[in-house]
Amino acid sequence: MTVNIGVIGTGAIGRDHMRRITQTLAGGAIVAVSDVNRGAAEASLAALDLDGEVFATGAELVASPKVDAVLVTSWGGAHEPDVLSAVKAGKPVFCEKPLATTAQGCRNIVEAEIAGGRRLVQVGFMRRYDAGYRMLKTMIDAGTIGAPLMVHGAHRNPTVGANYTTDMAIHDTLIHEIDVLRWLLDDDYRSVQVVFPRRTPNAREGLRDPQVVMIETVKGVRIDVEIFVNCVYGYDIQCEIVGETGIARLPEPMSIQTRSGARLSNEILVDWKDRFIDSYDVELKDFLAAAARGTASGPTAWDGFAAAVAADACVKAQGSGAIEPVAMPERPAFYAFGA
Ligand code: NAI
Ligand code: ISE
Repeated sequence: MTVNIGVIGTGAIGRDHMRRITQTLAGGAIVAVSDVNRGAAEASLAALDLDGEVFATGAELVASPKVDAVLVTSWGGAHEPDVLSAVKAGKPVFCEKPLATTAQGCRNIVEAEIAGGRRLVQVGFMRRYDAGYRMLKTMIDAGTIGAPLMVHGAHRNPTVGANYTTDMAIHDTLIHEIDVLRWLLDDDYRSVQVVFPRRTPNAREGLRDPQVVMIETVKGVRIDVEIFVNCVYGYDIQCEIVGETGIARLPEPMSIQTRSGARLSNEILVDWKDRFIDSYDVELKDFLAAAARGTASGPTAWDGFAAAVAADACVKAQGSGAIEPVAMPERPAFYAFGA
């Protein structure tokens, strides 16, 4: 069966997902697009030589009988209404992170999904599909390093756009660690604190970069994650789990080692698209397979909500400098299958 997909938001990642559905994966076809910039929607079809329909709004696209399932890849602040429309229409929807930019927005989606009685939402937390993170999880779950005690992480981008703000380091960037560490550790968060080291002169005026986020989990694991979005040298994701009897590190992406000019070296990637290219493929393969059955799998709307609750606490901690509690409600039975 071919799942007919409508894409809302045809910018960088929207187009990348359109390419993978059209050229890399089996089981899906792009039949409709919508973007507040109509020219971008038209260009996204032309770039792939597709002849889909362009809709003026996400709501009209969702309502179209041509569309079986929806990809929401617009700006984070625009996700909620389109995800809600898809859920209310009973159509599976893949939504890029963040599910919504507020915890309340995510909660609205959770409630709509529960009311419909069927899982329909997959959140684009693609790191759960990354081979390296999966190996880490297998090792932790097997008890190879004993119970996790501490996690040291880093999320470094070479540079960011002119509209990137200090709180986006949480909602847009750290959100990946917030989700993947909760999944890796099978734990929830208790409190967070954010500290700001000396500022890099490479950040645009007004942007506080780097930042260090410290998180305590319910089981007592201490996590520190450096977010440094103007690190200049490359796109670099680090994760080290310190357990009772050993240490497990996220593997580096595969790269050719060279010996040249009296140097031994490995290239470092510079773009998130390349670093997680395989995981984006696998997450969408998962989405297509579930959508063909009229449902969704992978990271849930509840995971999107949990990430937003922790992110809100981190943004509060950026301003207060204090240790802020993460007030996470109990997980509804509807989502009992996932960590
Ligand atoms: P972008 O700015 O390149 O593209 C966003 C597109 O959405 C633009 O074409 C814009 O005109 C359109 N848009 C905005 N509001 C809209 C609305 N209400 N209806 C229809 N179209 C609308 O942004 P990018 O980088 O593609 O990011 C999109 C989303 O994907 C964001 O939520 C971002 O956080 C997420 N993302 C996820 C990544 C990952 O690693 N999983 C990587 C990059 C982005
Ligand atoms: C971007 O939106 C992403 O999701 C990337 O994975 C992340 O590294 C970057 O910081 C975000 O801006």
